[in-house]
Amino acid sequence: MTRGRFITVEGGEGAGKSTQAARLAETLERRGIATLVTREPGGTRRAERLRELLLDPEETGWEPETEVLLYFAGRVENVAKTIEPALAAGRTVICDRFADSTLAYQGYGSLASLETIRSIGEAALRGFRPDLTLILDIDPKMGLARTRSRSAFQDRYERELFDYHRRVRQGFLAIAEDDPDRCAVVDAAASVGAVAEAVLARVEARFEEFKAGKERR
Ligand code: Z5A
Repeated sequence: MTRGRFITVEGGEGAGKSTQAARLAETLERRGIATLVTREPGGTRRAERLRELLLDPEETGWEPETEVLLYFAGRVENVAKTIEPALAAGRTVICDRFADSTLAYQGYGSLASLETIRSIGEAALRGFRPDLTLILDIDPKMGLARTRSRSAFQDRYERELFDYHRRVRQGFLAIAEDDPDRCAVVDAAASVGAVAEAVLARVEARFEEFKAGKERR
């Protein structure tokens, strides 16, 4: 059985990650590629409980390292219980946010040490990494306007100031620049259909590379 591919979708609030993850999964399924969509924080029963805690607007004032550890705690559960078994069974897994979000939000946004986050990530994931990361790039003003028009509820991160969200955006772009083989930046300000086309083009290109034997892990 051929191992499945692991694709992560990253970006700021309202970039359209969930919309694009679902559209991509539908397209791949139509092509006969068994696909699983998961999300972070979350993806398993316990990790979903951690999600409730982490996004609770009343739970402010975390030590930055505590927050980082909680995200990775949920991630280790999601990888072990949901992602790895699906990949081993030959399914392509699409994860709505993954480790790059911790670097972008807790590192670039909340100013926790990038070095500490990277070393916690290495210890927790032991080299496990996405085959492809789609970074949906959007001006935070536009992204937050999208999420605010959807619902009046704001989680802990949506309540942060624009400066915070600008740093997060720059963080994602810096991550993409540091790892261009893995990451593809997609302009998320376009229509849902146009973003879906750009996403699919990136996925097809990556799948072609795999077919040609250019494994990178
Ligand atoms: N977080 C963290 O700090 N550290 C970590 O390690 C991780 C996460 C993993 C929850 O994530 C929070 O967790 C997140 C960072 C933190 N911050 N917040 N808030 P989340 O993924 O659940 O939350 P989110 O990013 O805010 O998700 P979202 O609001 O659902 O955004 P989205 O998934 O990118 O977008 P969407 O749901 O697909 O679309 C949002 C709306 O825009 C919706 O009404 C769509 O119909 C509309 N939309 C989507 N695409 C378009 C286009 N192209 N044009 C127009 N309208 C569109």
